[in-house]
Amino acid sequence: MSKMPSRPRVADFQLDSFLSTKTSHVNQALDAWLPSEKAKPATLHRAMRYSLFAGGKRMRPALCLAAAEACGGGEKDAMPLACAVECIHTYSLIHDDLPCMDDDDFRRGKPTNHKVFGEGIAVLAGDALLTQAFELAVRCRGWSRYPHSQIVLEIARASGSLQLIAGQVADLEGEGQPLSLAELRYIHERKTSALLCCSVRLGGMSANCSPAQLKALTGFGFKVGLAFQIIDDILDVTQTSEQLGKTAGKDTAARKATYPSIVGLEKSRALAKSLTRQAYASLKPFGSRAGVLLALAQFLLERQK
Ligand code: GRG
Repeated sequence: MSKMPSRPRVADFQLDSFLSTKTSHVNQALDAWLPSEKAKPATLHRAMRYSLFAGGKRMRPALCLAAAEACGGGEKDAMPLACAVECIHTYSLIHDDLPCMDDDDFRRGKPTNHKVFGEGIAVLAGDALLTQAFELAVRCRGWSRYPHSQIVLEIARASGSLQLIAGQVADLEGEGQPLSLAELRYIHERKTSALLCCSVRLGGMSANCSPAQLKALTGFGFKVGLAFQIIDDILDVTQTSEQLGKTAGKDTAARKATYPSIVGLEKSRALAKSLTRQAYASLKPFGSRAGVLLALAQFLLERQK
């Protein structure tokens, strides 16, 4: 196996400051754009905000904003889309944690939504966040290559029955089954990669990027998304619940096929590295403008939670 290419040129402290600045701006925008906790029905809005502000890593918004900058765009134009993908991600986590799905009590270091608000409100908070995402998305100004209809289609497709939900269905139906690597890849591509890829693409669209740039970003987002889920599978068996902020060892307990269970830990790590290398290669057309995206891909590969 060849060595990883040298570390991307953006220094760690710069990535740290990029992430903390963007997280804070995303949090401010979400706070301003979501109904307040006091808006009726207050329980629902409290539940939506409980999960949205529970301390997620904000990786999808960061990828969206970094892609916008790589294409010469700005934070202001990309922000409604960055917030939209975080709402969809949070909805998917709330629903995934329900007893009828993955049945988890612990997420983002806190009791899961249904543990605090009950199952009915948790389902509705997820529904409302999904709907909220489309309301946020139409706040964007629309671009000549990517009018509102294109943006809405992008989000609907990534979160719909052929992608995010298809992945979740295959995941549910695959529990306890001996899956092949190709079947597992089908799940990971849809359950995780589709929304990460969509986040990066939306960032590019908010900068009215060229078709060639969009193609490069798609390759990058897709590979990073797959690597992200393989790392997630690895962390599930190597980290503690305290480190992850969610229940560790869930995949093994639920007899779920994962990359480590099929190919082992070492090969899983090698595959994640190889996908990250392929993601770097996709960004070649961006030259030095790809710095932050490259650093984010490396950060996602090396993350411990
Ligand atoms: C429609 C009832 C119904 C349910 C749909 C679509 C769905 C439920 C669930 C999506 C599947 C899912 C949870 C995929 C996992 C993706 C993943 C690795 C999530 C963790 O992402 P992080 O680490 O989380 O970015 P934080 O908490 O940091 O944001």
